Amino acid sequence: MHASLHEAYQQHFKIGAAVNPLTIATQRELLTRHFNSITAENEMKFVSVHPAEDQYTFAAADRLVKFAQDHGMAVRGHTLVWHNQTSRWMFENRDGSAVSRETLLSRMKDHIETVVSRYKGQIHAWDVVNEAVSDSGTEMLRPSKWLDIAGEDFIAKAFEYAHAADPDALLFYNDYNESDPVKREKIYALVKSLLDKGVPIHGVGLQAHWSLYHPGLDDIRAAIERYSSLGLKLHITELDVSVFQFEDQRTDLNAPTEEMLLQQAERYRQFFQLFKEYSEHITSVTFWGAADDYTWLDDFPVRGRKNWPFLFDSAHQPKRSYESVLEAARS
Ligand code: 9MR
Repeated sequence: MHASLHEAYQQHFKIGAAVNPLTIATQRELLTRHFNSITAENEMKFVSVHPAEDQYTFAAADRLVKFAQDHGMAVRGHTLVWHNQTSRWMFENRDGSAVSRETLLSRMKDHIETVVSRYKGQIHAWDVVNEAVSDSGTEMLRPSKWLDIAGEDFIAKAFEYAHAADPDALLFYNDYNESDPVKREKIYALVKSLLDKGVPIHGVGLQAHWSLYHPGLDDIRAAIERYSSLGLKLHITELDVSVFQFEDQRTDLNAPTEEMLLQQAERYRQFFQLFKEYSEHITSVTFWGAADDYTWLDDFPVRGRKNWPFLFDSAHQPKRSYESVLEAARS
């Protein structure tokens, strides 16, 4: 029997996986043995739970929360306010025109109150605002309907509404390209400005969609240092390690090469050594999936191309990456 990952990291941080209604069945044994936290991959997103103004659909999300409870696992909530996967009705009047700032904020408040209250006491941490910072140049915030209509304090408002709905939940700002030095400074500045205004924010989520090649360990370390200097908790929220460089379009592989598996194991070893080093700040490390039979990277950025980003292979057997993560725990 292979050692349980979450037991190996018990002293350091939770070990989580993103799940969906399919994988809680197909990956049940693996999930319950190695992970003590889950995140709903899509089922708590706006469009999933709130398809129309007067309609909430919680069945799928409820099943995932029940799965966690049945197996003594924690749940991270993902996500309340995002530019993506948000229903159009949210931003429009009946006649299709844009709603006013007041209407948008009041709809946002209803949404957050309803969703957060439903899982009060069951979800210990929420990704309140997801991916609001821009990837490009000096632009600070990503253009979005939230920003257009409500202005930049839609971010502060989201945290305030979430805190009012569940004062015990830990509230996170979550983003990708979090280790890029330029974007890192923008995320830092945003979070710092929220703290300076007294906004209830408790953590930064580092998505960590990484690869064999990118980002460099020094940039990751610098990002962890910078965010932790704010005195907040850090969660690694969506970890995966693509075997392809982002720009790589190759589609010729039916399985990862030996070389890829070795490099991946080395990358994972370094990551987990680093996470351990900063475990005073890092309290949760969640993978964006659990095993190579299912990953969103199978379609992104090259449609239909398989990827192998996790510690367990498609048959749920441990890879070298699993061994190196365990070794990092024991070192
Ligand atoms: O894994 C999710 C995929 O199934 C969805 O189609 C996609 C929709 O945008 O969202 C994916 O999850 C994203 C997460 O919610 C936020 N960070 C990036 C993740 C990967 O795209």
